[in-house]
Amino acid sequence: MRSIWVYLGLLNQKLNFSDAMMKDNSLVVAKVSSLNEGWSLKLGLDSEKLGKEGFYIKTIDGSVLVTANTDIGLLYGVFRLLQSIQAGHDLKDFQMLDTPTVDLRMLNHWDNLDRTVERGYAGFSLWNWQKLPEYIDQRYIDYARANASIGINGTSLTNVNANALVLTPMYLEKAAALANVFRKYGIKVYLTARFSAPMEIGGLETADPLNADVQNWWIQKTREIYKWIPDFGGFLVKANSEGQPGPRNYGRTHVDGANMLAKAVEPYGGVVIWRAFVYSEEDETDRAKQAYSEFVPYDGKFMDNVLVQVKNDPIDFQPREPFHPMFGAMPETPLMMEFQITQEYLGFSSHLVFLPKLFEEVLQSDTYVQGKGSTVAKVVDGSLHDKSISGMAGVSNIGNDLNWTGHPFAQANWFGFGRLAWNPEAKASDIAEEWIKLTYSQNQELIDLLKPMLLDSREAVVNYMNPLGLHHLFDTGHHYGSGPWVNNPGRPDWNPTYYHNADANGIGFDRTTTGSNALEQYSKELAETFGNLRTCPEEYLLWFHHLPWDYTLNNGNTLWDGLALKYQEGVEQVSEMIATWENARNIIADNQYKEVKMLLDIQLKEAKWWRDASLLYFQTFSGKELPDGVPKPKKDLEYYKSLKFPFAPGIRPQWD
Ligand code: GCV
Repeated sequence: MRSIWVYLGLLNQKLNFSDAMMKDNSLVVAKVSSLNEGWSLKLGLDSEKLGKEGFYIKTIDGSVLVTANTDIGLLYGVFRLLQSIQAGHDLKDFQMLDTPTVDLRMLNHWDNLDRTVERGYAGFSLWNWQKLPEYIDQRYIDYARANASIGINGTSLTNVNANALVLTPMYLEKAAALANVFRKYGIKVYLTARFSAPMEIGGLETADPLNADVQNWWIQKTREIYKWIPDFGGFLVKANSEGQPGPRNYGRTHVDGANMLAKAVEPYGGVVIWRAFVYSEEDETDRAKQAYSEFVPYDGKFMDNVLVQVKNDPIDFQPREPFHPMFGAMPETPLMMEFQITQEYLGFSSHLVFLPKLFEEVLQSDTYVQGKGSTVAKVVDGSLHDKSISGMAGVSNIGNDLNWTGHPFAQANWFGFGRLAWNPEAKASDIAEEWIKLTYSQNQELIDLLKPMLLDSREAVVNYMNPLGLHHLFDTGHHYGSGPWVNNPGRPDWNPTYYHNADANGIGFDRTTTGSNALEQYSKELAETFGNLRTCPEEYLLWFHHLPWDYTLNNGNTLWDGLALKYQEGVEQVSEMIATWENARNIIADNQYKEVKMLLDIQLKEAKWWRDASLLYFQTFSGKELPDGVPKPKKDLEYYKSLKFPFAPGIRPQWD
């Protein structure tokens, strides 16, 4: 580039095509409204297509123009241009028009005010509340830039297991300081609202959403927040879930609670994001069914500025589950996708797992609610039911670790989430290739090595942790490692035994008509497919069916042998990842090599732990020998059961 023109139209004059000297091999960054008529012929652009956040990049006569209707569109365009250059795209005849199809593209931090991070494996929270508002850590700016570079436009700063103190003036001032940094990068701040805040910090005797004083408290509180943060995004709420207070404490409904807050933020253009992750220890029905049963009857009752945020799967962010049946089942309500980027159930920050594969699988699942092709992606981007607002949230994997995410490859999950939130139809394989090019190099040999490794890594973790549809076999509380034997008194639905139901007769959760019939929450087509053993995909087999140990799998193996071989396959896949990484050694920097090599060694050790501990335990029911190809565990079951991890990261103290 010989020259760079950033034309912001501040002088209220239009930028002449000839002034910009497009023949001069320059870069011009200018809003559509700043371009004079001379440009239109060259561009042939219908600027309406760009909307509020889209951009258009075009090479004209050897120079490059980035244009958009808004400042943030320009920023997104410039980031994309830089990424395209970095990824080696030829700019000679370059042309790209891109707009996001999802409105709210958010990170949800589960960061506590003491800087611990629930389910955080990358150090402590970035937010240094003690030094805010005066001290603006450079990392806040870097965080905002990184997010803007992948199109994230919202961040909820604090844990959904919320502390009401964040709504007090002392913390609002601090949150406002962060909002001031993020604003320049198009990122709005959201806060988690503890439902009982009117009592805890407001001195009221109730938090009943139908009580006039409570309603008024929220109205006043919201006014105060908007004074601090004029572009405040709104509230994210976890209510009546896992001990959090909510409207049901007062015999009221989720609609009563959400709409009370929605009324408070409505005058300012704010939204309420109300989580559907609810299940009750008093409810004896299958946990997988409870959110649907509790929310679907309220379809159409929420105010227009309420989004119901639904986890991608019915139980809880497992390595693999079928998609959540609420997607498609609430045509009158915007359903916001909630993915977990932090790897609570996928090896913390020691395992290399490329999550866009998981996200893509969910988004491309067909709900069939309006016939074939009614994918979850179309529910989430709002196109299936013609929604005026749409959203996708990712539970952040960011902390104050030097490399932000604990594992260098976990950055690919943050990046990939951003790409999919911008465009839920994006392909995991494209994201993998782009990330490798932007992070490591354009070297084709390296891409050929790393891309398959990334794309296969998710299946590997499924195989060595929870194969064939098994789920939630994690040791309770911290969720670190295998614990299928855990059967604590207290909440059955926190125990692995609740989910695998292994006994002498077999294993699996019967969710067909002979069991909990969770199948009925899916469309007829899917209920038939999943319910029929001949058509149920084997990756969901034990999620829907309880089957005898000698049940015959598609490949002719018995269930017991097939299960054991899947665990073994997962371990072998990690060994292959290590071999791949060795082959990449000469193409990447030595420190990059070493860091990931050490992590892969941990991953292999833990994959073997998962295999051996799980199989030894299930063997006590099956009574069968391990098949050929699966090595005999070196330790016994008692050893694995004796392992305790009181200081595993990310745990909530009260869960210990
Ligand atoms: C924030 C799971 C996690 C909890 C988390 C909860 C939720 O149960 O283990 O740490 O709490 O999901 O999403 O609300």
